[in-house]
Amino acid sequence: MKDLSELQSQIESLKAEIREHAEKAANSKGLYELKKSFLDSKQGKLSALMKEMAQVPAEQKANFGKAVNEAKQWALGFFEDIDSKLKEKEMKLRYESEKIDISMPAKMQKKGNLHPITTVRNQLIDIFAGMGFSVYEGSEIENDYYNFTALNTPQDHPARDMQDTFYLSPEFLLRTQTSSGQIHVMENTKPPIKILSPGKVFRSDDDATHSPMFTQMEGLVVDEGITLSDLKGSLDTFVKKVFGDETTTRLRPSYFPFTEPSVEVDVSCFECGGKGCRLCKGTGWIEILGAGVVNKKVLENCGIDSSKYSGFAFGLGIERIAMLKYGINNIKMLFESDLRVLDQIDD
Ligand code: FA5
Repeated sequence: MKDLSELQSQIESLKAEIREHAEKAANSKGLYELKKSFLDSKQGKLSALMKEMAQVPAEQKANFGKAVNEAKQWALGFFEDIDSKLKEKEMKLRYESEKIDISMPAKMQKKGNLHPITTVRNQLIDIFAGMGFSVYEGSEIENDYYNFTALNTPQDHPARDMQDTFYLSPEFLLRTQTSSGQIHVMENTKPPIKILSPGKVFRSDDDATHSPMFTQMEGLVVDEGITLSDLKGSLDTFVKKVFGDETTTRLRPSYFPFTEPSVEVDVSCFECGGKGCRLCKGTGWIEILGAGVVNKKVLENCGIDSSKYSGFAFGLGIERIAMLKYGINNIKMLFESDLRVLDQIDD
């Protein structure tokens, strides 16, 4: 038989044990394990005292139960106190370790930007779209007819030598000019026509300002009463938007088999304002594109009545415009994808 005083001293020593170990608990997880070892309903040392009820005399059973329950209540409260202190400490440590110094300069995020050729291409499309042009994208592989013959450049025509051509077969070739797009559009569309045709073209050509693959942008307008002054007006608007309001254009006689008359278009040097500098090689002018009034033979080749309709066309090199705009002196820089160069160009 057990008596109450024996139980009291057992309770006191368990309480002392709880105090001693709980105060030393390193963290709330450790404390939880400790709490379980005393209060778990099956294995807890304090809960286990209840099992001894059978050995307690009947008249002391109520007091015995009360004493064990009070001890359990005390232990619960005690563990709770220590637990909240530990949790507070843990929270502080966490805040410390996760603290963000908002005054620290942020790491620069590198933002991507469009390639200068794409930027210039988009800018040109925007400008001409504002004048009512729509975009037609032709194919990079053409047959001889569209690239040359329909453009009034039949076999053995000396103008074929102006563009060194990559032939894929006797019939097919890599287009040397976006002018081939003019023929496709005029064959399939009735005037009025107002299109831009940007795209890659290919020539066996390679030096600081010429590349075997480059990008052209063709412009074509066909309607009643179109003259060379319509061409000049459109080009004036375009160069002012690209190179600045002060820039003017100059037309020089030239030759293309598909335009008559044909012109080379120069812009006044936007670097020196026309006085003469390294960029314009002292002339005050920079050549930017070829153009002209669409040759009647080309209109007729496409089934357009040349007594009723007339047109103008122009073709420019996008790399050329990009090189002038960004001060790039070697066309290769535009194709080498060197970030040290490309990073400096951000419009
Ligand atoms: C033509 O290609 C004509 N089709 C342009 C044209 C269209 C005239 C419509 C009349 C009417 P050209 O060969 O000059 O013309 O080329 C036009 C532009 O392409 C040149 O001014 C130049 O800026 C660019 N270009 C020519 N060859 C190269 C090359 N190898 N690398 C980079 N750009 C080039």
